[in-house]
Amino acid sequence: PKTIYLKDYQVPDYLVDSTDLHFELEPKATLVKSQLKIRRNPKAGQGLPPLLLDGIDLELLSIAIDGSILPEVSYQETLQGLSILVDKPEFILEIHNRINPEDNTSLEGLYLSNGMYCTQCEAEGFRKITFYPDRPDVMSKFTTTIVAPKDHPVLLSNGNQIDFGDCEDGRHFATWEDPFAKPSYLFALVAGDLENVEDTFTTSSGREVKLQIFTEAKNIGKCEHAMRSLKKAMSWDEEVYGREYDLDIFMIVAVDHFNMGAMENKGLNIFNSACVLASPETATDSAFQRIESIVGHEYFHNWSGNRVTCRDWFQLSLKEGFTVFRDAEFSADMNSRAVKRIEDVSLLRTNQFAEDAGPMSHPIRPDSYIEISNFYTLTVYEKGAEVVRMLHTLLGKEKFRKGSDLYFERHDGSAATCEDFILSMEDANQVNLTQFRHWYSQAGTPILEVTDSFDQATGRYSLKVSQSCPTRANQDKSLPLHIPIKIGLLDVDGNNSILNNEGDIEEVLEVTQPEQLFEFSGFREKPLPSLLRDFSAPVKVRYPYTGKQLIFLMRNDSDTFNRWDASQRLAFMALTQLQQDYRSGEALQLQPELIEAYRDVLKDSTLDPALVAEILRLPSEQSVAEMNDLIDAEAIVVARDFALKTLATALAPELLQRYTALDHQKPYSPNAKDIAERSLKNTCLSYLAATEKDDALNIVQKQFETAGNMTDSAAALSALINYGSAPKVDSAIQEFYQRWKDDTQVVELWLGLQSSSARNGTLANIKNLIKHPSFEIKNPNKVRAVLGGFANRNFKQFHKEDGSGFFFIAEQVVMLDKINPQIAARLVVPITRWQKYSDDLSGKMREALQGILDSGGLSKDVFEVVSKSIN
Ligand code: HT7
Ligand code: ZN
Repeated sequence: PKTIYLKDYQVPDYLVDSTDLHFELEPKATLVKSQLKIRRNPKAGQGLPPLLLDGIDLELLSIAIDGSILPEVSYQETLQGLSILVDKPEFILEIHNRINPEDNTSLEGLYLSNGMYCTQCEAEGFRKITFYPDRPDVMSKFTTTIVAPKDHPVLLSNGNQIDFGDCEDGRHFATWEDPFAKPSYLFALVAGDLENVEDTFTTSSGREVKLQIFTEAKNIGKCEHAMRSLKKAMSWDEEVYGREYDLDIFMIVAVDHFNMGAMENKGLNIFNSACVLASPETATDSAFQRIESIVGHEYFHNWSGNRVTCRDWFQLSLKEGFTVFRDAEFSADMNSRAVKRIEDVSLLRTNQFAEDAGPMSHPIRPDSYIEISNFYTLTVYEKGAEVVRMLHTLLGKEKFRKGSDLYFERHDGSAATCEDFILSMEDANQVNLTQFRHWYSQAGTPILEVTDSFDQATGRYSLKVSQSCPTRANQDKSLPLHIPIKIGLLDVDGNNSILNNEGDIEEVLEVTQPEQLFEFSGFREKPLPSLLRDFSAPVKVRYPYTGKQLIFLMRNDSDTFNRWDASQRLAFMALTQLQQDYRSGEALQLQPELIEAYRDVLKDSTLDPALVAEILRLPSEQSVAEMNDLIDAEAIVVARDFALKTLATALAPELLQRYTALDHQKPYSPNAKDIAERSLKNTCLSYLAATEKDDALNIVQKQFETAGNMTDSAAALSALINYGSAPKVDSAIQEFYQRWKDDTQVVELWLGLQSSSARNGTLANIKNLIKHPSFEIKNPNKVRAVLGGFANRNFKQFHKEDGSGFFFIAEQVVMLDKINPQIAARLVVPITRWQKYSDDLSGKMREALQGILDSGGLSKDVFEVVSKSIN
């Protein structure tokens, strides 16, 4: 397969001023007629080169230019699409082709989900619908007519409906017109037997927008939360960014078969059902929060993505990094800011740091790719958002807003680059971000080594910061980055010291040099630094904290994020020691001071319960693995299990007390306070279950039987699955399934809880689950629940020393690749990080990868991920 390079970017040869599409929907033979008004791009140079159109899996029926059918000598069908000879600078191109939505299991292009027609065009799915210059810098005004049988009563596309009616042959039709020029990746079509809930939103300038959420009839009761979230997002974008919605209608459609979370098609967002549908009985608190954030994310794309789009796919982080930053701030404003930050940083540190240290490591603006779908990554999204956040931190709220206003003003209606974004920030504020730009072109997680010294005689305190960035062999030497480090300095009483003449108690240090000294004066005693407050940069900070100092920070730091971070550092220290002791055959033990620190937190009723839960939760095995240079999976599992059980036993009375106090039956509401209380209650429950004592397991069983909402019910089931006695586990699993078997989202949860069970025998159970009637290999949510749950969320069973986990996943990847390459390429990732594992496991992983390569006939998607890892 061919590698595409950013350096090879060229402007398009031809532009498409308007695109008229006509669909006659049939499951196996949909007819697509397109009429394109094409003109030579004045910016593209002289002459009339052939017109190259992308097209995959299309049956070409006819091509006409200005009404005359083209003879075969005037065009050529290629592997990528069509090459057409052109003899005039402007013309109407009309193409007829046929496609087969029913057999389209890749879920890109036009496909069927439970009988409903729907589309997914980002990044390069439109070429599976018709021949087209399928690149984001070709923007066109679309008009779409859909003809379908009447058993598909709802016919939707982008923009406003301008016509509808009956056809003579008993079918019906609808025509939609989108007044905004857009790239093909934002095109959408939906046709099905759907119901909708409707509401309105009045924009700040007084326009009334119709809001509709479409689902299958059985799910119509699950739309309320998404609708509420949408309205909140619309208000928030007006208040915080001054962005108003621009069409008269905004539609969301829920579909069960979807490769990602959702898609921001202009005026017609398409959502994975799991990211839009919720009711208290069926959805957990995290599902409610995920829905709010994804509804916000897709809505915010209307400006950061649609009104201003990307010039090419290397610029993906321009829209995704910025939009993730926007949705994170939205969620922080709607819920607990500190907890949202902790959750996002945990994800980044555990999974993005691992990606950046692995074989697919890339900058947030990659330089090359084989398959762009493989670059919808945590690096582009989450690290990209951190880069935008750093700009926000460096510039401050007002200047950042000035920069974003200028960016939207300058680039509205066009396709921009990451460089354009930075330039707007610079020009709006007369700042120089030359060095900051390296964040866009350099991969790897920077490491900051921090040391300090104190001169008692002068009262001077200095912090020395050195930066480095371990990169993979094939990367050029890295350049020093511009890194904002927010700090505070704590005195012996745990109060923030004054840092400068302005009386600030917090400062953002701007690190720009490989090594830099920062000095502070006026101290009577050496302060304790609180570094990288609020995680002000996506870096690793190394400072030689002692256990005592970390406990002090945990108790006193005014920065909530760093209070949590101190607990994480402390836990990592303990887990590292336990791993060492296990390897050298020493008896395992947990420091009493650590247990007491946890006890204090648990008993502290002044702390936000959600924060208590976050502090109590031990770092996952995966995040411990990421911190280690060489991963010894068995030692990690033993160390963490030991720490968990020891804490559970030592803190059992306090855990029970806190659990009991929080176990009140009040009507469910997904508000921040109640979510926080449930989070702590269920963290206590899972610790109690880990004692494996009868009385604790009875509490779990009781919660399972009496829970009034899915958060409590799922937490109890999870605790039972991991710690309950065999017969009780089996009956709970069966009982739960019988109750919820008709609810797709709950069944996905049920599958996921089983596949992530740390119990021995889980792989055998998974082999049964993939034969269970509820499992469907063509449905990505089911694959993510069962196979993804095993490979990504079951560290212990996936990393069995005989390699059985790796070989099983490899086998599934090969099979899945024939059905859905995007999903297969994601599933294989956990096996590709073999280089960091100790010999026994890394050999098995390589063997599994080689097996995939040897199977032959791989998609570009899987080929890219596997070959980059093995070579
Ligand atoms: N912008 C959307 C990307 C997306 C996508 C990409 C590849 C394959 C399938 C996909 N579905 C949606 C999602 C988002 O970031 O909003
Ligand atoms: Zn997005």
